[in-house]
Amino acid sequence: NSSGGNDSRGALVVLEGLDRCGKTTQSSSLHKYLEGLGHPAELWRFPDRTTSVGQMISSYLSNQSQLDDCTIHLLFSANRWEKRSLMESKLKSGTTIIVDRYSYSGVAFSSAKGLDFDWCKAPENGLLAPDVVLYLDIPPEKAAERGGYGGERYEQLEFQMKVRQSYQALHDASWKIIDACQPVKDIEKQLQEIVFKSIETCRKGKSLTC
Ligand code: DGP
Ligand code: NA
Ligand code: NA
Repeated sequence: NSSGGNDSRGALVVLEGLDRCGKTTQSSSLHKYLEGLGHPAELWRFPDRTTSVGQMISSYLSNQSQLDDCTIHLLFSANRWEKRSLMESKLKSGTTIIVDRYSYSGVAFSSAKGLDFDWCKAPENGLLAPDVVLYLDIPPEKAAERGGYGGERYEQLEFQMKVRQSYQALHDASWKIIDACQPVKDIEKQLQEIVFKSIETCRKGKSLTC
């Protein structure tokens, strides 16, 4: 039964990486893959620009508004918190959620600006812990070559180099580091295998943690 029994939950799968690493493309092909298997799955992304907090973030990213670094940091975090209970209920009902960016982006991008690492982490405490983090690793120079950046606030080579260093200080046992310079199809296959296993582990009773 692919929809999962009464107690089997979905997996929380997070994709992380620098801007232009291919995360968004890979998130959506992963979603299609799970749908093809008949496994209930949703594709989410943070920031979620559809909420009112998300609109403030979007306006900041497109340089239409200015906010100090601490304030925007907390808004990004609040944007994850406002989706927490929905996330929990979906996972518990058996739906796997693929998330394009999560708390790691929060810490990596803000600490790259010079904010204290532990201060950046604090508001993320209590959000649901991912079952697996797929980090699409790309040298910032390579990312910058890919069709150019979109012009948002953080899409600059120097800054992305700092973000990559912050990411390197963040990885833990839930991370799988994938070489994002491989052909798209090869990356797809690797992600599918990892996620398939993660879903199995959750289905067998791995508990949801914070
Ligand atoms: P995206 O929609 O994935 O292109 O993300 C928008 C930009 O915002 C991208 O440069 C990454 C950055 N970002 C995502 N989440 C956070 C966060 O929680 N905090 C900060 N400071 N930046 C973030
Ligand atoms: Na972006
Ligand atoms: Na994001």
